Order: sequence, then C-alpha cells, then structure tokens
Amino acid sequence: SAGTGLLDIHLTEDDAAAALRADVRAGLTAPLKNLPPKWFYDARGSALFERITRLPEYYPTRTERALLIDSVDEIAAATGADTLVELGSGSSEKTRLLLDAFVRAGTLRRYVPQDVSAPALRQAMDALAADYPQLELHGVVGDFTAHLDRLPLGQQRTVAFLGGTIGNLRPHERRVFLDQLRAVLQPGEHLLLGTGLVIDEPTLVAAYDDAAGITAEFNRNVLHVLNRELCADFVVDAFEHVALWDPVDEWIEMRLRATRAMTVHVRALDLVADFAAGEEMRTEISAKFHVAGVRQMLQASKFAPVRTWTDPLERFALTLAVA
Ligand code: AVJ
Repeated sequence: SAGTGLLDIHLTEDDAAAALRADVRAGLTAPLKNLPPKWFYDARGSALFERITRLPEYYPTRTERALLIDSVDEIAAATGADTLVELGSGSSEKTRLLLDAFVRAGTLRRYVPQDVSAPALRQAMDALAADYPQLELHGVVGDFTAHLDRLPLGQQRTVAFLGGTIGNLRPHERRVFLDQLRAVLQPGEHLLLGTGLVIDEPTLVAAYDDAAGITAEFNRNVLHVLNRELCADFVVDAFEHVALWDPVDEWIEMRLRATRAMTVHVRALDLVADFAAGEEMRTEISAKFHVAGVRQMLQASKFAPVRTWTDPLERFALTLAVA
C-alpha cells in the first residue's frame, strides 16, 4: 500500500543498525552480560509478543484493556484531547478503545503513533486509516527515550504510554524519560501511563515463564536477531529461558542461561564472547510498582496525578496525570 498519513522518520535503519552494534558490543563485553529488550521486536519477536498477550498466564494486556474500557470516556472528557500520542504503539490494538472514546467525545483530530519499527507503524496506520477516515494520522518512527523533543505539537495532547513498558527502564532512566516528556508538554496536556503492580511472586513469574514456552521463544529470539543482523553464531537452543522476581528492585528479570560453555563469534563486530556453562545474560527487566509509587514518580517529574484506575485484583494500574 502507498500508505495513508504522514510518517516522520527520526530513526533510520542505519541509526538502528548502529545502535544495535553499540548495544551488543557493550552488552557482550560487560562483566555481567546483558542485551536491551528493544531488540526482541523484529517481525518474529513482535508476532511472539502478540501471542504472549493472549496467554492465560500473561494478565497485563487483558487487565489493562479492561481498565481502558472502564475509563476511556472519563479520560476523553477529562483531557479534551485533540491529539492522541501513543509511545511504543506496536500494533495499536488497545488504541482503538481510546480512539473510539475520544471520537465519541468529539474533540480528537489527530493520532500520533510512535514506534521503533517503521513497517509495524505503516501497517498499523493503514489499518487505522480505513476505520477512522476523519482522523489525521501522523506516525513517528523513533525511540521513546531519545526523540521526545521531536513529537509534533498539538492544541491539547494526551500521551499514552501503555502496557507497562515504562517498567523496562531502570529507576534513573524512568526519571530522565519522565522529565524529558514533561519538558516537551505544555501545562494542561496529559499523560496516560500503564504500570504493572507488585503482586504475589508465583503469578508474576508465571506471566514471564508460561507453560507453552512462548515467552522462552520470545526471549531466545534476540539471539536469532543477533545471528541475522550481526552475523553471529549463537546456538540458540543451547540457551535456556530464565524468569525471576527480584524482590529488592521489585522487577522481573529475564535472562538467557548458557547450558554449556560456548564461544560465540559476532562477525560484524569482530567480537568473540565466551560463555561459561551456566552463565546468565540479562535480556529484560520489567519493573512492577505500587499505586502510591507511581504517583510519587510522576510528581517527582512535575506531573500532577488526576486519577488512577486499578483492577479488583490490583494487578495493573492506569494513571492519568496532567502536566
Ligand atoms: C511489552 C515491555 C510491557 O514487560 O511485560 C512480555 C514485554 N516480556 N513478556 C512486559 C514482555 C516478556 C512486556 N512489555
């Protein structure tokens, strides 16, 4: 398709390739090996994530959707948004709930989805264009931690950052991110933030270590990405999926554990990485929060919390805040 709507590219394929190389070099030479979670999401990784969202153990997506269903009309009324910006929009599935409510409220003119993947964005925008012909679509290809200053202006913007993705950031990175977002918003504009909450450990761990093994495949997928993009020779099946709860930092940590000693070559980086038998490489943190902690975190970055919605089991929170 020729595509509908404007697409700003703030992150070219060359930029992404350079970022991947830098991340992999740093991560594989660190004393505790690590890879950032954003490299999970090639086409296969995005499809695996979509499957994760439908797993019985993975409650965040369906819980957040239920919260949105209960809150969207109030959010639309409270914000009066003419522009909805969605950070890390992915397939923009939950977006439709918000768009429908904002359209019902009669204020919305424009939707600005932002994502690191241009093809995913183009596809989501084409689907939305067919269903929301009255809406101006303005996609932004970029990294939500790096390109906030390039978001288009609006009269009255609401920025949605859903799914609990803020939990992929460490506390300091969250602070920097929220400070930067606050700095680009005008007073009176809004942030809608989804956060997973701290709950019992078995439920949390099961959500990241499902019985069908889809999350394990998703985790290992980053090794396929490195093999393809950087001519690496990871034996993917020689790594096992680990998901554990860190009660001090209050985050889930995903790791890949080498089941035997291995030497991995990353040809595009001219890099050799040795793995000891049992060595673990961290691939994701997914922090969980307390309702009061979310509000404090927002206030520290000069957002005023307006309202928080939680499900009856208090597994997930949706917080509306004003700049
Ligand atoms: C997309 C970052 C919100 O942390 O729960 C799902 C990613 N990782 N299963 C999350 C994920 C493993 C997800 N986020």
